[in-house]
Amino acid sequence: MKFATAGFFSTLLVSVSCRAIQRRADAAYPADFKPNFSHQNSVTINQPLSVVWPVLGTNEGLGKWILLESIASNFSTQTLDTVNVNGNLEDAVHLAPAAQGGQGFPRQAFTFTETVKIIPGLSFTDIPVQLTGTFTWDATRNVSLYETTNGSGILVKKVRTFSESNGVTTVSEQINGQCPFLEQPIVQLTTTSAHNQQMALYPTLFQ
Ligand SMILES: *[C@@H]1O[C@H](CO)[C@@H](O)[C@H](O)[C@H]1NC(C)=O
Ligand SMILES: *[C@@H]1O[C@H](CO)[C@@H](O)[C@H](O)[C@H]1NC(C)=O
Ligand SMILES: *[C@@H]1O[C@H](CO)[C@@H](O)[C@H](O)[C@H]1NC(C)=O
Ligand SMILES: CC(=O)N[C@H]1CO[C@H](CO)[C@@H](O)[C@@H]1O
Repeated sequence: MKFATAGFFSTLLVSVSCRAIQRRADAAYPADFKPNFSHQNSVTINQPLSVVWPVLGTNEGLGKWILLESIASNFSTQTLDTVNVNGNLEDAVHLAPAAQGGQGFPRQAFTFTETVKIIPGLSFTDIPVQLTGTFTWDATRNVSLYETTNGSGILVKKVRTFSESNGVTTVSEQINGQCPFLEQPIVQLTTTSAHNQQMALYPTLFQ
């Protein structure tokens, strides 16, 4: 998911003051998060949830599945903390402050680079986008939340859910993101192809 992440409203945010930031920590997503690109996909993995969950649900396999995306490189983990969420994990976490004393959901911060190909085959048109993100998970409900931003202009939120039937696990992902209006067509296109390409490779993590 390429451009995925969140930064877009940072300029706005910075001028909005601490109060808004506090409110956001509560409400999770800011009121001005208006996604303008999205994608949904799912994949089945021939393994029980107890095997799939640690790899795709927690931070254990984070770098591995992020780097399955052909446009991803230079992955690195950052701080591991926890976050309190008022309500369900997927309803929002973005920029919420770390909780004290390990309360709440575990949250792993990371960075990586996505190289957006504007004209396939012409590498000089490639745009490297540095992303920072967090991966947060709820082991009680088997839900994970992936959020990234380039620091300004692009914000990506991806919710991953799991279900098991007869020892086979279905992993579903819903991406909602916001980017500058003029970039929406290329971002939507890149998101769709990168997301499909990446998820098709999830089963290879279990072979
Ligand atoms: C979550 O997954 C575990 C197996 O990893 C399973 O035992 C449990 O029932 C699941 N919980 C929910 C709410 O689906
Ligand atoms: C790789 O990521 C680090 C941050 O972890 C960053 O400082 C560095 O510039 C990145 N290198 C490339 C080639 O993108
Ligand atoms: C993030 O992406 C937006 C949209 O492409 C761009 O305007 C902005 O300069 C980028 N920010 C950084 C820090 O690269
Ligand atoms: C594809 C998509 O989600 N487009 C949305 C972009 O944002 C505008 C305004 O927020 C929506 O009307 C579009 O549906």
